[in-house]
Amino acid sequence: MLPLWSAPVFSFRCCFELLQKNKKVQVSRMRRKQGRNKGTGMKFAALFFSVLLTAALSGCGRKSLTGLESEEAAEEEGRIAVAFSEVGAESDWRVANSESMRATFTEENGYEFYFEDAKGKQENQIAALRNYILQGVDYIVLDPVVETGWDEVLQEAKDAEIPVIVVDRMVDVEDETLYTAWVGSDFKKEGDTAVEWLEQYLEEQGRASEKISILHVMGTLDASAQLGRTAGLEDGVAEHDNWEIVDQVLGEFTQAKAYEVVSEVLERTQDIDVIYCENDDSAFGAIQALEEAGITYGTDGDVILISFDSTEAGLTACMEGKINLNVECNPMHGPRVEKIILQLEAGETPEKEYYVEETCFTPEMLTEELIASRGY
Ligand code: GZL
Ligand code: ZN
Repeated sequence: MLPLWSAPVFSFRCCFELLQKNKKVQVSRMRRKQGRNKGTGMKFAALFFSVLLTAALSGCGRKSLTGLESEEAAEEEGRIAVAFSEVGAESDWRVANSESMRATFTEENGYEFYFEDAKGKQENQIAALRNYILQGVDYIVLDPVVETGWDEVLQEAKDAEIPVIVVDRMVDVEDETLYTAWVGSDFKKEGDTAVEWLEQYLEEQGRASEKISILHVMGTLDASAQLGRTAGLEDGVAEHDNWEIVDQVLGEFTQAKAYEVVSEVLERTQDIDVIYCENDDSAFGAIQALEEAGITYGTDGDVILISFDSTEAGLTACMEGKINLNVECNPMHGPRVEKIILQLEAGETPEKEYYVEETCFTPEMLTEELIASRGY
């Protein structure tokens, strides 16, 4: 039995270890119910010393840290409740995005994580948000399937004092205080990157003044990724009077839909020089249709194929010369959203908008090692 005077020393080390173990700031969810306490710093100090005192009096060990009866109850009280409304599972990109969020907001990291897959329907997302508001979660994370139609439900979240973090796609709302922060890609810049590459590629091929017929396979209408990538292409076409969009079809970011609509176009015309696909899954649909029509594509083919997302499958097809350019759109938003939440937990104000740095890939840049190293 250790002498009583050693308890504070023993407990300090032990608490330090425990606090180290929970790399996240453990804050009581009860705090949210009583309204956010701005003096978080003081709160943390008070929490820390009450922890120290409790441990000193009753020896260390998680059960006694918060004076609660059970381990589960202790954890339950300490976890931050993060509720995520995801677009769906329409693409490889989307699957990687959901996985990044799940891998970040784990129990051992100090979170209670709620996840709803909206299957691409805005009404499902609005219902999920209303459910999260009823549950009184600490944070709502929303990847909005489309940009408009969010004002009412975001006002309800604001009235319930639940911060909303928008991720990936954007919301177009009257009152920008309806969401706390947004993190995602600059989709217009992604489109501009593709156009700049195409312009250079055609020049290298001696086709700078040749008539270029472009088939545009769009993503989900009104999704930020569709709006931005489409704007990039349309600006590029406006800048080059020898470029023409011969058809704009809705691939909706899926392989099946893109295969269907590109097949229909190829029955009408095969005078196509470029197919601009707004994500990898729709590029795979276009490839399926081109192969069925016996049309060659890629670095050694008749049709130049441009794609977005740079998923593992998309980059592999690019490395094989099937896709001429793949523009990165990074889905690993879990840690980026967590950074915002931890800033808010510490009483700090995150940036309103945070754009992810991204690049693009052509076949000669790619190796199996590079692709494997990217994590999605
Ligand atoms: C882009 C994201 C898009 C991807 C598609 O950030 O919203 O949605 O480009 C996905 O693959 O379906
Ligand atoms: Zn130009």
